[in-house]
Amino acid sequence: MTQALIVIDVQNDFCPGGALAVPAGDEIVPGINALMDSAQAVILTQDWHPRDHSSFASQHPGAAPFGMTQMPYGPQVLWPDHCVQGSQGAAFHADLNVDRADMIIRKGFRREIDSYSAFFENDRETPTGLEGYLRTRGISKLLLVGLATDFCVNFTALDAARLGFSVELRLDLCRAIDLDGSLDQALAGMKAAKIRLSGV
Ligand code: VGL
Ligand code: ZN
Repeated sequence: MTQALIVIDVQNDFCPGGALAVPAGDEIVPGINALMDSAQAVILTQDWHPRDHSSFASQHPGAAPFGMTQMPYGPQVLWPDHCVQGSQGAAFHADLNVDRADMIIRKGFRREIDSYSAFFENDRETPTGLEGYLRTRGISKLLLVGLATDFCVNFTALDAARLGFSVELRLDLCRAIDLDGSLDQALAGMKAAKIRLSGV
């Protein structure tokens, strides 16, 4: 049974000094590179927004970053501008072994909808194509690492479990934003979904 290592959003804007820095986000890079050496398949995800993306607080007059808004598909956190297509902030961390990747999947490229999960956009039904890629390669087991534990990693893990993949998450190779208890909520949800949380 083939297992894929899925590396979520290890990009400059999610590392210290970036526009939406995750505390100690850069600490996980060496450990992820080491896992890649023995992985059977390696997939990277890249948050990839147009500069006027609707998840940016800057697009909502009077709104502040980290507030909430209502989108047609449900509630949405408003973020600082981040991971703008082609920017240095959207680039992978310089030390990440990008050359080892079999595939890079970009998400969040439609202005009107955000995409935390590597499988579906935030309406939970528009597919990114990752499911088809994995299934046609015969991959049924996933090992998840990356940023941020409580947003993109969490949504990816829950969708993967819902789709029937066997999912393990290395918590020591993830870091969280932790907005208003979002980390505890994510961990509880993933446990309830029978996702294996290792590395603690
Ligand atoms: C992410 C917020 C906005 C993530 C991406 O990678 O967890 N979080 N865009
Ligand atoms: Zn984003």
